[in-house]
Amino acid sequence: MVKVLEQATGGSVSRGLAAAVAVLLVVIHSACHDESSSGGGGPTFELGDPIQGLSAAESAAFERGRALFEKRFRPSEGLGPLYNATSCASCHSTPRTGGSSGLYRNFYIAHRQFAGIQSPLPDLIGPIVPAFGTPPHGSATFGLEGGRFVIPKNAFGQPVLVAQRNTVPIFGVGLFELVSNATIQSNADPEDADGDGISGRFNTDGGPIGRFGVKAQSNNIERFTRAPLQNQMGITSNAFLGAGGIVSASPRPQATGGDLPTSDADGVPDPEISTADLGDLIAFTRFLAPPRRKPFDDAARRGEELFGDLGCVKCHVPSLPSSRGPVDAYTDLLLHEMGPDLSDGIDFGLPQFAFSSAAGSRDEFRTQPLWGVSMHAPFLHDGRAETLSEAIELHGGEAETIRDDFLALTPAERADIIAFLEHL
Ligand code: HEC
Ligand code: HEC
Ligand SMILES: [Ca+2]
Ligand SMILES: [Ca+2]
Ligand SMILES: [Ca+2]
Repeated sequence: MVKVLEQATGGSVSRGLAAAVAVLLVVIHSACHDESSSGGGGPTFELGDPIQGLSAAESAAFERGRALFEKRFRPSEGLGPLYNATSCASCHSTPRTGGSSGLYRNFYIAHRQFAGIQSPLPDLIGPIVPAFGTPPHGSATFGLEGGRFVIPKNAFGQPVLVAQRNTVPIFGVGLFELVSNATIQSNADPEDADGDGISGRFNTDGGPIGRFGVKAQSNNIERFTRAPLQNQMGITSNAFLGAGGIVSASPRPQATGGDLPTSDADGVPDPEISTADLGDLIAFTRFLAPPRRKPFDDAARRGEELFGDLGCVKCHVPSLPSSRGPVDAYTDLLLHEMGPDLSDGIDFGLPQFAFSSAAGSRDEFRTQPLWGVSMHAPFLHDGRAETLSEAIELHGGEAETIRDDFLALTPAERADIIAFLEHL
């Protein structure tokens, strides 16, 4: 059986991260704050550029990181034994490196459900189901059909829940590390004490307050780099700052707590990415600047007002303060119940590695940031919405009343809201 180590971290962020953030803060404090508060570069800024104010060493790490993000790993370099893609940029590619991708890149997640508890399929360490590779010997999980894995309807007699994920863009997400726990907590209203129908909660299913992933299941960029390395590409790694580990002779990839080494037995010595390279990869995501909004026209200005009046801003909070100034991402980084249609029934426990917790995030999703949103069709966690309008129409649960108010607008007013979104 897969073994999962609970990992006890407290405070706003993990200790390793705290050190890294401290370094970043020094950089930021010496950096100039331009008017575009979200940290995009100077007048020549292009999507894909780093945030401003990096030192020469950090810029170099960012560029090396971009090359690693685009690098296609080969089996001889550790790709697999199970994988969905050969590089990060296989998925994070549209409109350029760091972005999203079409439905064809969707991957599957699955959990066995038994007596209210969810756990990964046999032979997997988390909910992410790889599409390619060589199943471990004697696999109870997978058959191959036309070179692709087949997800069983039952495993060990337990029903299997299946859902999909569509790539979300990562421009600017590094800034979420710099939003304080207190800020995130201040917008939460888990019992809806103010009675407005909106009851966001922060995700502590994985320990510290989550910020990353569509269920806010992960708390820092290092973990959300090591997890896709492992889960999407089969590339093992050691934590950037090092930690004690699990040694196993099992042919299966081994589950670990968020900061422990990952290992597999594909014949390529672990870790399959050097610590220096991992640091560069983390630097790329951490320093990648957010998209820049376009100058608003009248329609966008009217749409912005309607977006506020309707109450979209109750979840899509326009701006969160951070240690490097306002982060204009239009998210509260909280989980919201989005109703039975959007619900995928899947819990995320420890960040992408693990078993679920009792708290459960089954019908909940993190308010998806809206900066740069028009570049990222299709929309919603599984890409089921082709247009921005469809994405809004599919809001349910806590957002149902506000969604109905949107539908009750005149066509011209709805068009103004879309125009506003297209300018972010
Ligand atoms: C098979 C497609 C795929 C590959 C390959 C992939 N990603 Fe992702 N990425 C996604 C999807 C889908 C999500 C949202 C998943 C979720 O939240 O559960 C995501 C989310 C993220 C996030 C969080 C973004 C946010 O808004 O919180 C980061 C950071 C990230 N990926 C980095 C990486 C890195 C680094 C790599 C390479 C090591 C990588 N990804 C490889 C599809 C992919
Ligand atoms: C109760 C909180 C809440 C309210 C209110 C809300 N949203 Fe959302 N919104 C979310 C969540 C959560 C998601 C992600 C859902 C998913 O991925 O399935 C989302 C996703 C979106 C998306 C798709 C983003 C993407 O990249 O996939 C758009 C567009 C959007 N919202 C616009 C709006 C507009 C416009 C309004 C007001 C009419 C609104 N939302 C009101 C919580 C909310
Ligand atoms: Ca490997
Ligand atoms: Ca409320
Ligand atoms: Ca290996």
